[in-house]
Amino acid sequence: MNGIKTVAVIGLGYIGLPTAAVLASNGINVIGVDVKPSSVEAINRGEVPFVEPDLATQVAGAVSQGMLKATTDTPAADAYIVAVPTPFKSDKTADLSYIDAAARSIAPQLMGGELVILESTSPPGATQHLADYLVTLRPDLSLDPESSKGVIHVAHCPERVLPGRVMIELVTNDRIVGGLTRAAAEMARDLYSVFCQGAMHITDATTAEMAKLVENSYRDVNIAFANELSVISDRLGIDVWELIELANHHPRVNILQPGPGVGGHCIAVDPWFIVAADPENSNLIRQARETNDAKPGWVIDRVAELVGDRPSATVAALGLAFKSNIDDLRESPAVAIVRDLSQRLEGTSVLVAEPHVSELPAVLQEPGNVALVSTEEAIAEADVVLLLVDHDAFKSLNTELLAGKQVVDTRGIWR
Ligand code: SAJ
Repeated sequence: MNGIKTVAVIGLGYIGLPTAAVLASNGINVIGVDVKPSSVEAINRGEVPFVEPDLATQVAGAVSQGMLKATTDTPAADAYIVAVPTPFKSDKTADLSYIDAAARSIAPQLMGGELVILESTSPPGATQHLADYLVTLRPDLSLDPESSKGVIHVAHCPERVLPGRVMIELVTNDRIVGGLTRAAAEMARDLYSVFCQGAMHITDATTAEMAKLVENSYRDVNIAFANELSVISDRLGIDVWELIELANHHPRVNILQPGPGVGGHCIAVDPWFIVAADPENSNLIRQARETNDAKPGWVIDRVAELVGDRPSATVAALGLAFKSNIDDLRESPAVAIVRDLSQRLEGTSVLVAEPHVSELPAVLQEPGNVALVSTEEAIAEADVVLLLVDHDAFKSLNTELLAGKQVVDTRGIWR
């Protein structure tokens, strides 16, 4: 395995920390790097700063065996894995500032011969950008394998794991490895082979960048189709979930599920990177984003219609997470719906039930008419029950509790 013994993982978030832990559990000496001292300290105590099944056990094991350490300073290493955020800016183009900061921390440590892997979901060209920046910072080094200078090998290997199943999918998913050179791709493939049991697919860096974006856009377009069908079905007075279930009996049809909108930090973001790369030719991808982004407003209109003539009504909002059975509220359409609803219906009281959190996010603490209560209390007090997340806890609810309530079920779990 090309002599890589020490790996520095830059960014110990939802992807970097699991990757660091799984590499360390498979005999690689891993130094995790993060700008947040509290995360670094927690990891060095063998603790994890966020919830992901089985992650805590692997981190604790790797730290206690001395294979995983965390620090705020990037060390010298045989390979670097960059797993930092790539959010979008207000104009919906990618913000590469975290990648640039990672490059600035890596550059002084390079001696020549190292492998640098970009794992962060990135717009086309970002891997080349990172590589070019590294050699700008270190003109004594080269990206050309034939160069007489010390060579830096740069590859893109996008993560594709599903939150909630990260520790399983890291091992079992296939991986796409895109090298700026064939040598870089092969070095990256060999490193991931240490823990990855899926197939390794070698390509160039830009194709690898696009492949990741395309996977998430494919899902976004499919969900947009489902969301559009949900609006049409409402107008036609038919049950969209029955409709989709029936259509999906066709052997070549597989429509995803409608909901209150698309959340999280991946599917609602990544398609914009494709749009930014070629705005003229990405009409379908842009429209899917707009269709999904419009769904929360449609849900709010439905609730407002029901509340309409009773300005002091109580609305129970069930769920805040961006999807089922997790505690992650980032970019959650449920949070946006509760916020906008509480502002639009000022006299209304909104009782939120979210079994996965213990306090309301700051954005919902500001309006005075939102409170976090138990599911039973929210429903008992409510005139209108708005189901936003298909948590198991809500699926198993005794639906007799809903008798006499007006119900907006955005996930179709109580049909
Ligand atoms: N959603 C629907 N209807 C559906 C499926 C999902 O409305 O039928 C909504 C969810 O409620 C949620 C959003 O879409 O708000 C996104 O959820 P998700 O489960 O589809 O995806 P993520 O964001 O948790 O993870 C995705 C995954 N990508 C694909 O499945 C193609 C994951 O494999 C990626 O690694 C991850 O993005 C990422 O990091 O990019």
